[in-house]
Amino acid sequence: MKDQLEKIKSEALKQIEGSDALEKLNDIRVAYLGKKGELTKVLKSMKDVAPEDRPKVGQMVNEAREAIEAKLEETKARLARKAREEQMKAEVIDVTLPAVKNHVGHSHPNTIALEEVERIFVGMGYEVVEGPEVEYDEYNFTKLNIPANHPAKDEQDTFYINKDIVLRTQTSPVQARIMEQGKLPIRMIAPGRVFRSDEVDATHSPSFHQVEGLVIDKHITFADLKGTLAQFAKEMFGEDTKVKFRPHHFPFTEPSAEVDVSCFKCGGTGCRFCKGSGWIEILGCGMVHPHVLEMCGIDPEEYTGFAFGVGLERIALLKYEIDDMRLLYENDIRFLKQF
Ligand code: 2NM
Repeated sequence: MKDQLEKIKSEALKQIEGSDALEKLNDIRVAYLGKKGELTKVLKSMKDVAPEDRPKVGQMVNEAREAIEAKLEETKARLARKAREEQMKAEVIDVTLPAVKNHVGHSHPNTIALEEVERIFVGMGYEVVEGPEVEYDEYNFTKLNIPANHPAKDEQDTFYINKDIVLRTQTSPVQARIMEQGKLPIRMIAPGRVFRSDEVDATHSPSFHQVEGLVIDKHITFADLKGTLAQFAKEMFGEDTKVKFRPHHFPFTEPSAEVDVSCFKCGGTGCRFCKGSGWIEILGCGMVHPHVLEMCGIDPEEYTGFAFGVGLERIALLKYEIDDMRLLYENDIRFLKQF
């Protein structure tokens, strides 16, 4: 019995010693100490041992069990330590390597220009209002004094969704909607995307952005319009910028004008930038047509107003001296990060 126990013990210890994985240790534990394990078998055969020898044999079995358990624990700790060391080695981080560059995005020139325009007009007490890009013909044309057979409807080559619905060709329908709500006075700008069926070239795109302004109150005159746009030009292009109003025609305003600013490159003497003229055209404007006010539910005998429209891309191209509009739509980060 004693020899048998010694044999079991030394065999178990040898197996534990030689095992190289934590899972194997558990198999060994089961094989020796489990319900059907070697040592358990010996305990079960105690009934064959003479009663006076039983305490002695029992003690020997316990000693063998304790030795095996101690060895299992020790080996388990050693293998766990080894596994951890290997993991640490595999996951080693070289802190001297250069860091991975964090690519931070960049505002688009259109966005920079829009935020500048918004800052200027919000500073003069205007509200910024947005509206739908898909509009009723009614709001895009009719309420703006562009009836069914008006040539402007062809001029502004429109994308039609169906006979009543268009992709807006201007942001003025947003203003028609605000006028209709009847809350007066109005001081607003409507920035946003507009659509015209144009071929792509250096100065045209079928989708571009506009900011249109509208002021309606009692006693608003053309002098208010001039003062407002003169102030806008100074803040946008520099304190010395002058404005020039040239008579023009828009169906929704009467009188109407186009506005030039003195060239902010040469100061008005003439250069390549302003094509020698000293002036650069930037926007269209006028006094809101009484018929537009009427169609939007405002009494033209009581209220007057002015409106203007500026192309955002045009401002961005001028201000940042970009010579091709297509660059604004390619989203090449090498281009964008210059501004
Ligand atoms: C322009 C030029 C002139 C304009 C007119 C209106 C409205 F809604 F009041 F009728 N909004 N914007 C307007 C006037 C737009 O863009 C070149």
